[in-house]
Amino acid sequence: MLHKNYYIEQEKQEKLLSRKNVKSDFYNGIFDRYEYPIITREHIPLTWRYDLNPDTNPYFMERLGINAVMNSGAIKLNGKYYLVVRIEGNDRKSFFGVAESDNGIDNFRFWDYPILLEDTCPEETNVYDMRLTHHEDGYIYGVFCSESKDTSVSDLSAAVAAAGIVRTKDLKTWERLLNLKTLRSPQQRNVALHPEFVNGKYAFYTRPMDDFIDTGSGGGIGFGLCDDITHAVIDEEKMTSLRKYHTITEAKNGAGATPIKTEKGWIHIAHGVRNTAAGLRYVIYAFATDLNDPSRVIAEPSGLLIAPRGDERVGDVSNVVFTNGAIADENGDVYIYYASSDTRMHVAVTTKDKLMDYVFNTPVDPLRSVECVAQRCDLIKKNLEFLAKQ
Ligand code: BGC
Ligand code: BMA
Repeated sequence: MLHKNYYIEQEKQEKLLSRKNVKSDFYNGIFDRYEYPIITREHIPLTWRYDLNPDTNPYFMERLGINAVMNSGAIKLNGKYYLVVRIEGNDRKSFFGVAESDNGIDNFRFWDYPILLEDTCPEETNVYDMRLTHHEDGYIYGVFCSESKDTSVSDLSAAVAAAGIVRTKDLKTWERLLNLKTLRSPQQRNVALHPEFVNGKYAFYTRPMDDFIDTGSGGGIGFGLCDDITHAVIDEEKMTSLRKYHTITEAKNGAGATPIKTEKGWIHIAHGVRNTAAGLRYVIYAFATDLNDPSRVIAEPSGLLIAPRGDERVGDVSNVVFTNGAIADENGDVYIYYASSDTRMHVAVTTKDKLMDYVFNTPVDPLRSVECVAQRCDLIKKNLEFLAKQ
């Protein structure tokens, strides 16, 4: 016999899981937002949280609660939309679980079990933010942050971030490879694998940093090549999209989703961070790199693409939107999966054509107020002249 509250919770959850998502009235012509988050902690199966046996759980209590779901890798396989979700337990440890949907915007359901990674790094404490890349070598790679305690200093919070690498063909069996080594950067977070070979080598977007939080001398999003993905070592990291003073990337930036190939270039959907009196503010921005040299930035529209708005602004780490997954569909639609405030997952829907128009035709940031006003006055003048002729 199951506890009566099981039936109540089960019914509540079924309602949530089968709810249809609807476009919100947010408009900017670039992407659509949806009314409901696509995955929340309430989407996590009851079997992951409760002991269903009333003999051992007479109060039907959550035994292993889930605190949040966020930063998810994304991929389309055999006609279905999959997210490898970062799930954070009440114990603060993160892990990964596969959620599946038929249309990419609602009815995401988790598979029976989360992903149990091979335990190959005894010092690893936490794992998070997996980027999925369907590589031309035939594998699907997952590159994620592997965090360990920094035992070289006495600070209890000191940590070391590295890029962990796994690969799979079906999202079910995962082979863990050695962590990426970057010879010139002591730590790495926000690493993503490029989907194609570049000069016959595996190409990674990196994010060099001096320590766990500070990027320090790291100038932005890096790019490096390696010969052997099973012993991935990168020597030189070239800079792609740079951090700049008084922009949305001033404090840090990092790769987001695996870049999307278009006829005009690779489109990158990344994150930028600035510091404020209320803490770090994370927004999503976009840029394009050259088709033949994906490290060379060829377009960088001014400012942010997605900022935390409304309810998105509040959560465990407020004032944050973060992306590490997008799906470019065969019909040209693009689903950008983003988390708000390290708490829940959303989708922003656009198309490849709109993204190209946005990236290549949005003016660049002139970097100074006076020039930004001049840029805006120029737009207004053209508009007023155009309106007068209508
Ligand atoms: C957290 C991440 C965060 C990172 C840097 C980690 O311990 O799990 O969510 O991005 O620290 O603040
Ligand atoms: C980071 C990321 C994310 C997180 C963000 C805000 O450094 O790697 O895991 O969403 O901080 O807390």
